[in-house]
Amino acid sequence: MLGRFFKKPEDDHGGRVPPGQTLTSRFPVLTYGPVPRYAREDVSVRVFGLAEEQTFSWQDLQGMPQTTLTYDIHCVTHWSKLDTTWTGVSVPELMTRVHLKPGATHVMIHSVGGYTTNLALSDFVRDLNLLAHEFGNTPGALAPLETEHGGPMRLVVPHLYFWKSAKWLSGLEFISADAPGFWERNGYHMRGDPFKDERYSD
Ligand SMILES: Nc1nc2c(c(=O)[nH]1)N[C@H]1C(S)=C(S)[C@@H](COP(=O)(O)O)O[C@H]1N2
Ligand SMILES: [Mo]
Repeated sequence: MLGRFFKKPEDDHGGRVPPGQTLTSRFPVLTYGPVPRYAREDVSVRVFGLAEEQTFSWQDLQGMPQTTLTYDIHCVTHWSKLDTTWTGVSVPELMTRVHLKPGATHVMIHSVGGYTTNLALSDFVRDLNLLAHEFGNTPGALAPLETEHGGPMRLVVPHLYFWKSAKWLSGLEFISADAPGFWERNGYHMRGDPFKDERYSD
């Protein structure tokens, strides 16, 4: 009797599916505005604000150690996808080449086309976060990241809702206080932890 009021353990795959999420094996595309199309040679990730100004090209990023990781992603529109595989440069690896200035506490992530999203440095500099350029639905099947999904290069921040994973990465602006990015100005939560159901700001 009581059993049907409780989730069966397999429903959340051992705690991997956050509250209010449904699994999908598809890979939905969620983009606000037009999809920018540009070549790898045009990739340019500008570091600015409270950091020594510099720009990373596609070649620069390809020359850094590459990491392949498999993990789950969670969109605020209630889909989650288990075991997605990504290859790219880990954020800690990139940050060994970035020289922060005193007072930097947060980073505003910028995309080609003007999309932005904010992260605390403690959420940005994490081993699982990647500047990703390859994606695989299964670990063996990596392919260049499709344009619709942020190719040639996107950020992936798997521990927060997927709107923090900016596609078509173009800039890292280090700042001294938290500030809202695009969706955060439009009602989304400043941090967005799926396991805390942090979808909207109060
Ligand atoms: N530049 C940019 N990045 C973005 C978005 C966007 O509209 N523009 N949408 C965000 C949202 S809300 C989600 S859920 C994911 C979707 O990524 P996908 O289209 O690869 O599934 O990208 C995020 N990154
Ligand atoms: Mo989203």
